[in-house]
Amino acid sequence: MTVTIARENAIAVVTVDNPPVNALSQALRQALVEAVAELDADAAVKVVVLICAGRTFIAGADVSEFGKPPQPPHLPDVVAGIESAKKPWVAAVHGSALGGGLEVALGCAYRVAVASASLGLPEVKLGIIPGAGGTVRLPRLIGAAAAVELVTGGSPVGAKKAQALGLVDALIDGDLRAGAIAFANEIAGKPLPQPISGRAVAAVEAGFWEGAEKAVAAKAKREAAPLRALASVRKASETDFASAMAFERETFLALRGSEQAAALRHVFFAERAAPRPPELAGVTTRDLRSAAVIGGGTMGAGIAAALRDAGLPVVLVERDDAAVERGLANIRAIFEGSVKRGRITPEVAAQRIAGVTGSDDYGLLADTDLVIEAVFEDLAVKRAVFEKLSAICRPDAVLATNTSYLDPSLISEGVARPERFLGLHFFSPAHVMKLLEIVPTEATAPEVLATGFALARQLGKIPVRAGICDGFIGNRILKVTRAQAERLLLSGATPSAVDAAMRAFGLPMGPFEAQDLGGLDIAAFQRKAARARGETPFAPVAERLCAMERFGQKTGGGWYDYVPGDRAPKPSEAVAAVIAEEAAGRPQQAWNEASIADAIILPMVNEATRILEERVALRSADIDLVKIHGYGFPRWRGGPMHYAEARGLAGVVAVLDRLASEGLAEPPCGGLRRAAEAGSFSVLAK
Ligand code: T1G
Ligand code: NAD
Repeated sequence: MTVTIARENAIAVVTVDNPPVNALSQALRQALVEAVAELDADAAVKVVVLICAGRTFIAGADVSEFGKPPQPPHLPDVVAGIESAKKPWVAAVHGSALGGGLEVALGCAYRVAVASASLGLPEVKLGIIPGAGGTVRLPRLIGAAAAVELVTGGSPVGAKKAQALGLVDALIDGDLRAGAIAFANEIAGKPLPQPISGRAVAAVEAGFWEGAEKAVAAKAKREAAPLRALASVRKASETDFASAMAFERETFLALRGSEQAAALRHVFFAERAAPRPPELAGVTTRDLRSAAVIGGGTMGAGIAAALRDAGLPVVLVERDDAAVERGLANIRAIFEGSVKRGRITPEVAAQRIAGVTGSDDYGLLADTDLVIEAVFEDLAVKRAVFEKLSAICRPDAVLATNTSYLDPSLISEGVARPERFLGLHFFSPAHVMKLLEIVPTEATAPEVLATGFALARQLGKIPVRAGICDGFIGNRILKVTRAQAERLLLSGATPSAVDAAMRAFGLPMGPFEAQDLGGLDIAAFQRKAARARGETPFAPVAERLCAMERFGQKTGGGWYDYVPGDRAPKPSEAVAAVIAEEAAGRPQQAWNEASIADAIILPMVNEATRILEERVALRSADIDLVKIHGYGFPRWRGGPMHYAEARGLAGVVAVLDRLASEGLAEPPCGGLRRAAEAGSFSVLAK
């Protein structure tokens, strides 16, 4: 970490260089305090420019310091020192000015930025609120309403929008350093703007805060930080600077030590570690400049769209002309949907669609870098596809399957040079869902595996390496969740009660609503395959519903009944009757939200621990990412493994032992007992 000061005549340029993102470590805070003192004492200096080396302006406080007691100088003091400095400071922003980085910039008299820069206060995404004046100075600079949006949402704005809001004083074309120095020379000697801390917040219309509270609460659901951030902006708008700063700091420190903040920090670092797993450090990857997708159905179309979003030209191969047209129509529908939702412009959509070539001729793939298969979930069909690809594609082309449950090693049997083959398991809708399970076979070459991870970075996905077993990581755990949900029904709970409990726990929907949305036939297909392998999947009620052709919303009824045109689930007497018959003679008990959540979540943790023991997953954090980014597990709980550790593994084992003694769950696996003794899952990661 360095802070260097250069003098350009009357302008001093303070350059921060603290890779990788100029985070505000204790050392950097100290160096900024010393820079203020040094430059205040230098009579020749009229204006100070604060700029950063590397790819970004200050990206915030050093999140890795959060688990430790805060060390002086504390950031509010650093910012106050810059704001009250004898010479005006100009923040010159490139990359991202985030969190404490924007707060430092708010302490400066002026902010200039290149057009590609972004500025924001993402603290709520870490379960905290700004802690160095962000909720206090921002409304004083840009008004309460704009501040509420930035602070409670946590999403940054681009420099142009920031200028329109009054957050940035000037956009710099060309070289930022030169432009900032020119700006500094322009303002040198001119009357200075009033320090932001001394400004008032313009009054808001009646009812504004009540309306904002409703809107923020609806979006935040169970996350605590957004409403606390709103309260801090309101305090700042209705009281003096000092009281507002004290209120903000108190709230910040309270949230910093909270479970939600610890969980969100865990996810923050897990997401940053995922694209570069240590076991692939230094492994070269293959360039992917062209791609093809086999099968243009639900998944194929989504995968093609994701590849197009990343700028790759795509060939879509289907069985025949009619199927090609259907596939292209599926892709067009995705991009037209994105236009409707205002995500992309019609011009961008047209360009994305134009980059897809549809054909039933595999011959077009002779020079393609990457081919992803997404045809029917049938071993013979998939093998036939790879037999063709194996003959046509370049020896170094990467071949991948999007299978959900089949063994990629079996699919790739007979493929020439099997080292170029792996599983790339996308989640539906593939152009939206962030998760990508990467499933190497025994033969997969390290650089092909590394190329899978590089592709995930290219597509903006969260990659997780999964070993081969039925359902890999996510769907294997899902099987246990579904079985547990059925066990609850047979011991006195109802589908509505189970779903309500899981929504209360923080999931977007419960297991029964989710099955009705996806279709009960998908899992039935998988159970049939499992029985053929000699397994005994537990789904007595689901089996009966499928026999009654109750496949969910698509058949007007599944676990719930549906009225045509209305997707709201309605409790079903027919289903209740089936449950009653299947439950006959079994012990019944009263369930509440907490006991239902335990009976679903803790067996999930147990199965996840087996997955860790078997090295189907290499890290418990990987399992957390799978559940959060593939199955809607609440981010603010950190994922099932973090949740279990935070709650105390010994207690988790005790509850599972009780559930097992009542025949309501599998007993804790050996790995979970060992982890409980050690107090964490790290004992299982060899
Ligand atoms: N602290 C510590 N390390 C950080 C960091 C931070 N704030 N931000 C990033 N890193 C590390 C990251 O772990 C990774 O490490 C490397 O930098 C590159 O990150 C008082 C209290 C800036 C947009 O929430 O959004 O200020 O894996 O892969 O894609 O009010 O990082 O290489 O070892 O993400 O180019 C508020 C968080 C903090 C911003 C760059 N700030 N960072 O994205 O790189 S709270 C944030 C980001 C705060 C104050 C409060 C992004 C980025 P490694 P990366 P990127
Ligand atoms: P789908 O039925 O919607 O689409 C399959 C497509 O493959 C059809 O358009 C069909 O015409 C085409 N096809 C079949 N044989 C072909 C061949 N020989 N050559 C070219 N095209 C051929 O199925 P889907 O839901 O998109 O699933 C595809 C794969 O993705 C399956 O392996 C499935 O398990 C997996 N998957 C599905 C989901 C999901 O939620 N649907 C999620 C992840 C993975």
